Amino acid sequence: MPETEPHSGRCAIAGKPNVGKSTLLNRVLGQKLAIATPKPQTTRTCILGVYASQDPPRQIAFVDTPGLHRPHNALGRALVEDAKGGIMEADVVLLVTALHKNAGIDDLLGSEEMSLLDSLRDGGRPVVLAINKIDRLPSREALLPLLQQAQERFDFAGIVPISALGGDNVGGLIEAIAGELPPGLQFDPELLTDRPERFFAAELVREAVIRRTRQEVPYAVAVTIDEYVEEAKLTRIVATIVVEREGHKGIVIGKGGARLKEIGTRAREEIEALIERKVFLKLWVKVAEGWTDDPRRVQELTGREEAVPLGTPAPPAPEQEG
Ligand SMILES: Nc1nc2c(ncn2[C@@H]2O[C@H](COP(=O)(O)OP(=O)(O)OP(=O)(O)O)[C@@H](O)[C@H]2O)c(=O)[nH]1
Ligand SMILES: [Mg+2]
Repeated sequence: MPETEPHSGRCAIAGKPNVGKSTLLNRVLGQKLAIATPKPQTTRTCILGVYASQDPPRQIAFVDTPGLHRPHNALGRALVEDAKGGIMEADVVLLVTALHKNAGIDDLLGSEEMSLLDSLRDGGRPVVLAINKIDRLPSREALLPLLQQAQERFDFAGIVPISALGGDNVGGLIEAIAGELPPGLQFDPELLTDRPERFFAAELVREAVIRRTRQEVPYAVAVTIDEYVEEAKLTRIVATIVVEREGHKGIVIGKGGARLKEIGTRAREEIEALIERKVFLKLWVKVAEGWTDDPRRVQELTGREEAVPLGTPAPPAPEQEG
């Protein structure tokens, strides 16, 4: 018989950097909320996205978390701490791990994953394992022994092979998570996320920078919003790209300002798609020497203060006449 009783709860999407957690969040929501790039440590703070279905009635408050890794600076420590906070508050933990060709069980459940699992072993909270990027496998047969070995390492509530990028089996994953949620509906049906639009605008600028720069620049870039004004015909946004060194500033700006222009165009298009309004975007570039090693600046520059408590809808963007 199909399940018709309402269920809802929080599900933390946890795992190493670059395994596809943010891609999965976007896939589940059917819209791009979290930025996702080929570079690890893209996500810097927990981001809530509520999945809701009517039949059966369900609400799953997914919390995309920064990737778990061994940190080497204040920024890395803040990311891991933030991720752990998001995981601790969840009803269900979704551990995402990624496959590459010829992956063995130690690639799938390595030291980062096992240390998270060990911390969850006695807590009584269900853990679902998503094995992502199955589109990279030449044949699905190779998966069978891995599934069995994974279950021997931890008593998972479910193990679901998926492709977050292609969408394969994401429905099956939602079923596995929903089966572990407490009964009742608890969230405002209008709630999609815990962040205001301006947070996502800053993230989309950061994504554009990450995608157009290399080496250490993507890891040491932050974006602040200086102005966010909804005018009659467009939203006017002024943002600052913060880099860590003078040399990075030149890289972001590019020859004759060419790279900054490309970044601006791409970010503007992405923000327009998200907020469904025309956008005027002005970008500045500023150096904050060594900010990734300064805990106070890390707090300021990673958008942590922007979150509102779960249960309260995100406030609308400030309305000002311009
Ligand atoms: N082939 C393939 N690539 C994927 C899949 N899911 C995600 N990716 C790619 O993996 C890369 C990392 O994706 P993200 O979603 O940013 O990974 P993340 O786990 O959120 O990473 P952090 O935020 O750094 O922790 C991106 O280039 C994605 O396009 C998948 O199912 N198949
Ligand atoms: Mg991410």
